[in-house]
Amino acid sequence: MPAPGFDLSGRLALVTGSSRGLGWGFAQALAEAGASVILHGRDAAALEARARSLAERGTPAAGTLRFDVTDGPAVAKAFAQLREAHGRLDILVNNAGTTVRKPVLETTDDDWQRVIDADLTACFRLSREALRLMVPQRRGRIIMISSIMGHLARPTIPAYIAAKTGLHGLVRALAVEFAKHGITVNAIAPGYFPTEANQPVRDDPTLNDWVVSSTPMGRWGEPAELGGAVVFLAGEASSYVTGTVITVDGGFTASL
Ligand code: GCO
Ligand code: CA
Repeated sequence: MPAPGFDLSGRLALVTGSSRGLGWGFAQALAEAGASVILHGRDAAALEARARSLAERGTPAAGTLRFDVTDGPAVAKAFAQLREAHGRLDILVNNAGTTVRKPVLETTDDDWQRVIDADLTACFRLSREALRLMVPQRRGRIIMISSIMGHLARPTIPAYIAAKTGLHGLVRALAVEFAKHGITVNAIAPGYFPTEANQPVRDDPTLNDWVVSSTPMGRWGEPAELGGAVVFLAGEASSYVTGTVITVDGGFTASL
């Protein structure tokens, strides 16, 4: 039984990019706290497998949605479907994202745009759709999955850094405009976690050593170590928290 304030029973959540990686971890944490979770991704087989896994644990998914977050009409259609099926949404976790790792001088306009579209513009678009459902409810939680690269930088990920830094601005912009509607908007900034997207970082000995030696805890994070932050931001426990970023990074940003 989750502690009061952390009990999400009766709440409906949508987690983008939840068929794998950190998104799957967020979906499991919310489901364990009692939320009904709509899984989202682009791979039908992966979504089905995740939905089965939630059902086997006694926390069945509220549904699955397949769409490309960078495709405006597809997002509008998916939200129309969601409205039709559920008529509401309590929690949106904007987790889906991408990256391109190239030096600045090799980064094309296309590379830049692809990352900005997925990591920043899509978060605005999905939040706007969610807010249309949340405002009449007079309640809602929007949680952006940012990165410590929204606070810091390392070479070769310029668009990612710009998008995540922009996302922190978007959190503040939405927080101040929707506070009066009972809606909070916050971000979680993870440090280094061993996802598929981060496999190239793990496989590069120099980069992997840099991650471990830059993290005071001396190790990569475990995806489950992000669960507490998402449940906190999704629940009543965080009722007076809006427009801010919770960093979960083993001390990375605190360290020189
Ligand atoms: C990289 C990584 C990072 C991490 C993470 C760190 O290339 O350095 O992809 O961007 O994914 O977001 O916070
Ligand atoms: Ca439930």
